[in-house]
Amino acid sequence: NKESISSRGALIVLEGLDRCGKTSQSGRLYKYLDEQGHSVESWRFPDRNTGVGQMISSYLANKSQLDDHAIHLLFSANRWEKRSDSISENMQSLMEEKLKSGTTLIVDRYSYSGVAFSSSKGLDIEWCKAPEIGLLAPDLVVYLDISPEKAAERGGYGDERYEQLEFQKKVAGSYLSLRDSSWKVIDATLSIEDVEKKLREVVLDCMMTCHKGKPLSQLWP
Ligand code: Z5A
Repeated sequence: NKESISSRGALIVLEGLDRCGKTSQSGRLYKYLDEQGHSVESWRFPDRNTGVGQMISSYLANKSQLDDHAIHLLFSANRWEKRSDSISENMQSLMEEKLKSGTTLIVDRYSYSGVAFSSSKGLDIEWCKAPEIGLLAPDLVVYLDISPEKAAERGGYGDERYEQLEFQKKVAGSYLSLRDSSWKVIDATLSIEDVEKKLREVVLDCMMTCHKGKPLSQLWP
């Protein structure tokens, strides 16, 4: 009905290389929107709390080995299990229901990470996109732009798989080929406060559009 469409929340996705500042900015944006009285939640993928998420976490920590295709599909499954499920008792905690009930979701990494990271290993990009078809399309993708070298200077990388400069260079190239004109690119080398300010502007603008009745859509447009 018109009322529920016009009051839906926005699906905001933050993307970028490791260390670009997604976690910091998600936290700040969440706090700001919450204080302004908006219904908002902060999410991240992978969601390591589910059974699938635990398999992903073990893989990222190098505690298990998986075929590149298999781990790609697990990342995708991890998004599907959070999309929507009419038979789930827990459906109010899922993405579509949240958005329809007016909650804005700030999501740290989404399908674009899935495609960028897996295609950087040599998997075919169209094959990588295929399992994401039908997931909810973000209303806004913000790319926090930083060079792999600059990102590596930020506190160094940890021990997780992918946290290596050469690989991050490939991922940066993959993101470039995925970006389209609808993405908002923010210079992630600015101060945390300046990035936060720019992020707020594009997010508030997008929330307004969703509030006015922009329908939910699906990947890939
Ligand atoms: N992956 C995948 O392969 N397929 C998929 O489908 C998905 C993910 C969803 C786990 O991600 C890995 O999974 C990831 C992609 C892959 N691998 N990599 N690389 P994760 O979410 O667990 O890890 P991450 O995304 O790489 O997050 P991170 O390391 O926590 O980085 P971040 O969130 O972008 O940055 P941050 O923690 O906010 O900031 C990093 C540091 O920089 C910190 O000390 C900050 O204080 C500092 N910082 C932040 N902003 C600034 C500015 N503006 N100036 C100066 N310093 C700053």
